[in-house]
Amino acid sequence: MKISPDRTFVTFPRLQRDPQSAGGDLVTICNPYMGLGVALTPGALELLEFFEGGATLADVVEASDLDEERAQHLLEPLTDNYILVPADDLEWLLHGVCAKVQRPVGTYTRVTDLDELPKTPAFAVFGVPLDLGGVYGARFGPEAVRNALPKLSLRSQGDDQSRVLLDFENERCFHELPLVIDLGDVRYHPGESLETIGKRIAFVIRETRARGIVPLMIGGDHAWTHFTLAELARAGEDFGIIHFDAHHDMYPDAHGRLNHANTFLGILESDHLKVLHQIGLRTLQLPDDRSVLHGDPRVQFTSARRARTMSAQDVLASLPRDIPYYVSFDVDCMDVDETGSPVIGGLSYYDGLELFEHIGKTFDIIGADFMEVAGEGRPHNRGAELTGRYLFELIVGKQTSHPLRDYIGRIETKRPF
Ligand SMILES: [Mn+2]
Repeated sequence: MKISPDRTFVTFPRLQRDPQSAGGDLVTICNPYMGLGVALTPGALELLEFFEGGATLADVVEASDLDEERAQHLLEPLTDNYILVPADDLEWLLHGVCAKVQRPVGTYTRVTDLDELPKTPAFAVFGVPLDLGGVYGARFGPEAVRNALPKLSLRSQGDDQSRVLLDFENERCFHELPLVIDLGDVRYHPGESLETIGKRIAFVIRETRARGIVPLMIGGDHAWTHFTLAELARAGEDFGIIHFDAHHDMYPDAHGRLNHANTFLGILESDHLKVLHQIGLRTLQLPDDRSVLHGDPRVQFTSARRARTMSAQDVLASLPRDIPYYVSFDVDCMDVDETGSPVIGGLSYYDGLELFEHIGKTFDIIGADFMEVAGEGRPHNRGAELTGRYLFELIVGKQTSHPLRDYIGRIETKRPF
């Protein structure tokens, strides 16, 4: 990538020298946190020393006999491989972006290796196993939701496309599933700010969207959605949001701080947001002067009670179809206990199933999140299980399926007795 002459870069402080050197004068230097390495000449190694305290391309030109074009040529592989990093990005890059997880959904892939894949995946799952406290923390959500997914036979489908998936619920079968990868969980180092986490989330959204991959975030606290929405707005494309929640999540914070109750306030500042449709609202509350909920014509809602009496098509009928949509799912829209801020009532499993089936089939989706699943340690986590099912519905929404009876008809029953 072209380096602007006045941007300050710094040598990443945790580089490793590969003992299996590249041969000759070359030495391989790696950034183990980003999973990247590059073979360097002695001249380039000197540059790493030069940048230790921070410097610009212009500084290199001034201090050496290199012209700008030659310096640019030398620095590019260093910046492309995160050996030199922008000084103002060092804080969030220091611990890497994502960590590998024990039980990935599909093939685990580093976010910096997206171009190395033999085939571009359709979806990339990643977790943000962090919450901002509370009695029922959602930090175990990614693990619980991933654990709910094997029942849907999604795991390892990235490697093995030969199996047939039988869906008795919807009386269909899939001969093939879209390619799904798992980028692991966004890293967190104790003491880091929300913004630091947010920059890692934005990086994942940016890298996946740039390749046409649909990012699917599993939370974690609903606050993290603020950063995915901000990144989509920054990308400059108009979009809408379909938001499932018991709460409207536009409660202003007295101190202006981001939290799970004001996630959607930030995106209202963007002209790229065309519509925000909220499904499942059912709180009792006093009006708040500072609330923008009823002042913005782009915001509309269907209460949980009303949604339960309507078809999925009717709930979503008012949404314009000439824009893509981001889906944000807070599990507290459902009638489940495994969530951070439960509210009595809510959508049933089948209400949600029909909505997600309809959304997956008919809407152009640019990303989605599945947030606020709590209930750590419960032997049976309904919140995680239905969240996994809805995530699956988005993934297979546009996949060709076949009637289940066609498959069943071909099974030769062997009686064991
Ligand atoms: Mn929420």
